[in-house]
Amino acid sequence: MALRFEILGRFNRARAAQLTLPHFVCQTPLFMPVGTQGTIKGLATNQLEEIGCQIILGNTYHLALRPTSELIDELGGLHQFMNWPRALLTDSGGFQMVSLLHLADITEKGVTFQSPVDGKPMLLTPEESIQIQNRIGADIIMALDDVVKTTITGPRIEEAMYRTLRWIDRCIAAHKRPHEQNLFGIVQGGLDPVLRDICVRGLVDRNLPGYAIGGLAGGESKDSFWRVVAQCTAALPEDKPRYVMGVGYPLDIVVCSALGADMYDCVYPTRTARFGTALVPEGVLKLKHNAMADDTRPIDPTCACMVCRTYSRAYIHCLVTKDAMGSQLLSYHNLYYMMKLSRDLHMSIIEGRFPEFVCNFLRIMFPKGD
Ligand code: PRF
Ligand code: ZN
Repeated sequence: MALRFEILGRFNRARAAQLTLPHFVCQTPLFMPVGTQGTIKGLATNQLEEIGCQIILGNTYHLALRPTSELIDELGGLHQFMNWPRALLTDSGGFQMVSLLHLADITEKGVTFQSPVDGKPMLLTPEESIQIQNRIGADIIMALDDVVKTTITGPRIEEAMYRTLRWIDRCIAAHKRPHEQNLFGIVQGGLDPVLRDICVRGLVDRNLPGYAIGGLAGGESKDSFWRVVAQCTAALPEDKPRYVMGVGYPLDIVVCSALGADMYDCVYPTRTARFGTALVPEGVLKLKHNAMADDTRPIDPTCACMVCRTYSRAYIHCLVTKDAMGSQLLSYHNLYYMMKLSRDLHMSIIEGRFPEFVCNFLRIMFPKGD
């Protein structure tokens, strides 16, 4: 195992922990921004450090196509290639193919898809996904899983869960760097508590360094989503990190942290920035809105980030549809907001004031109580 997970404080099921990875000592709960091609769109790595990002996510699928995992390996691994000294996590690639390429097809061998480069059929097996992730060299690597949308029902959910369990053994056998990289298993099973339970137990039997809860944030109701997270966190080991994949919105992170989850990733803060939206304590602020044209206030007067200390809403409004700088400044602010939220969760749990923090967060976001 190449990590240490020390719980520093608890409040009911919520935990604040220190997660020591080969490249960085992280504080949880934590949010991981998503980079696809070895970059968080529009931000330089020194800015990501300045914002307080502790770990960022790369996608095996994108990196394997370009610049290729062989080249990254040759150039000293992804940390060196992108000049990022802190922690990295790579996702296994299957989910990206299924969600991006509707042409992907899953069989027992692996995920088959048409190459976006030349249209040729290609196959990503659990062994290959791990081999590619070993070359990329992230601190945390993810098992290849069989992901199905939570909104479908029937035997396909069960098939995907059992296949995910069969594939974890192929991933474990293929993993050549267990002392440098941590392989996390992914709990699948849709919205079915029986299937989720079988999957959690199967993965826990493999004694992995950490566990992810997958298959969520795909259009199911909040109620079903929180129910699955609550069930999985209750059944996963106390002394290992728990990662809810593809989540999310600030509210979801607060709720999942209360339910005992530790790690999150989502494209939302950076994607919504590119559409001109800022994350603020009250919810969102649309910088494209005409009312911003002569608003001299910062995006969020309570925010201490470089953007809020430097620029007005009016200036960002003016840039936002015209120049890449507009979405870069918004991405900077939005990631700062997510990092501050992570730190606030961590500190409020340690200082025994988590309920007050959550109440205050909800009061500002939902002032009318709805
Ligand atoms: N599996 C993997 N990556 C993911 C997910 C998953 O279930 C999700 C949740 N829908 C986001 N990213 N491998
Ligand atoms: Zn700001």
